[in-house]
Amino acid sequence: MSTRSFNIDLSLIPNATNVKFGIVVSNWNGDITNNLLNGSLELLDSVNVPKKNIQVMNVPGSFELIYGCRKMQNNQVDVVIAIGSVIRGETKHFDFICNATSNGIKDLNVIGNCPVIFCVLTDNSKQQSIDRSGGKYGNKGTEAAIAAIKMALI
Ligand code: DLZ
Repeated sequence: MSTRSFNIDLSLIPNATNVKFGIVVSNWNGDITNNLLNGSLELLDSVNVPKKNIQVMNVPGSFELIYGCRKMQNNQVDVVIAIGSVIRGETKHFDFICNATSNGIKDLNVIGNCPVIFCVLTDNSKQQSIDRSGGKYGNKGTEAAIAAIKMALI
């Protein structure tokens, strides 16, 4: 799903043409995470970040984002975006994955070489995920790309 119709003033976004981005994408709920990835890529393209400055890595699930982002932090990038989608099921699995992933990514921000942006949707239903990945509440991937630019330039 395209998110190209940003309701964002692109002129307010700092110049990021020299920033190196790493994006780590979880394959679980891949329709959602693919839309989030597209939201990030479209925003970066709209502010003229060259494709050669963007590395994308896939991991099986959100739990694996921690390891993937750790590897990506050591891949000569200035900032990493972690993209995932966790949707509540009938068991406690949701809580374990959300807690581990958010804590793991927090730890990478404390000890790692560069910031990691948390673009992991943690929703109660698939509809909530759709609404936030290019639906009625926008695309959190787009917002994550803007946050990544700001953090890379700190
Ligand atoms: C196992 C699992 C389940 C039940 N749900 C999700 C989910 O909603 N979103 C997600 O990103 N990953 C899920 N996973 C997979 C775990 O993140 C992880 O890949 C496996 O537990 C293997 O370590």
